[in-house]
Amino acid sequence: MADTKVYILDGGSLVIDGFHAFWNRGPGGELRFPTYSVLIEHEDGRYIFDTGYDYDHVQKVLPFEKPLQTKEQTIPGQLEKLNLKPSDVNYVINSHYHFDHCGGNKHLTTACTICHTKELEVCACPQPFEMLGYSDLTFSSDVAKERSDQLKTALDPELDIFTPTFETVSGDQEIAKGIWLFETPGHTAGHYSMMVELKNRRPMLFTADACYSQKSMDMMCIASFHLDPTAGVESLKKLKTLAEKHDAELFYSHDPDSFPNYVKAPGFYS
Ligand code: 5PN
Ligand code: ZN
Ligand code: ZN
Repeated sequence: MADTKVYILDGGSLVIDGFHAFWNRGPGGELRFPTYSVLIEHEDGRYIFDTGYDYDHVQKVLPFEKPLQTKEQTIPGQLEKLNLKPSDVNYVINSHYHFDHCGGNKHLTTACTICHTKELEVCACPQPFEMLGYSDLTFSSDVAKERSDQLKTALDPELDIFTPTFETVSGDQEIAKGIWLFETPGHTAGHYSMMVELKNRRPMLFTADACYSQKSMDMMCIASFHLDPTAGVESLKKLKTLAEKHDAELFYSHDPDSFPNYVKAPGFYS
């Protein structure tokens, strides 16, 4: 059986204010940060953890985040670099359903979609301050319909694309040999981080938005976009403990300092 391989798929970058990235701490000012997805070639099939943002969505709904994304930095573009098509992906795992983590799901219409049970429940009816985060509903026509029912608005035909087969999970789980999901709530209600065990190196622990950057971990400082900041700080501590326990290397979701050092596709970790 072939060894598991992990590819980091560059998804372009966005801008937020430093006070959003480092809540109540800053410094303020424009901070451009990367977004990326993780492709896992596994004996059970191909998994993608998060799918980045959709350029047109951000231009339409959050243009102040100044998206920079080439065609090569889209999900189809990154897969093409590996001579793969969207239909070659068997599973999509979403850490959570913020627009910068699920914008590429719409390309992966034949994959089974995995997420936390709670995340799928809450994203149809977010808190008012979560609306921008949960603004891209193209990952599920059913969720988009629920949202438009709640708001008593007509469903935008552009959102009626597809509803994948969902497989919802809760608790800390090994979903396939060497692929672990760890609950890290706070940023959202059903947020998952993912650890992948590999043959030739330390495990890779992808924090997703439970920890934007190395600096966030060093300062124990969460991002401002949080449903529950206290739970968020507990999740930061949990990630630190998990990394120590498993001797895992932490890979942060939006770290302008660390990202240049990550091996990007077509390079891989194994
Ligand atoms: C990158 C980014 N920008 C805005 C929001 C938001 O309102 O909730 C989460 C989020 C983001 O990750
Ligand atoms: Zn997020
Ligand atoms: Zn994010």
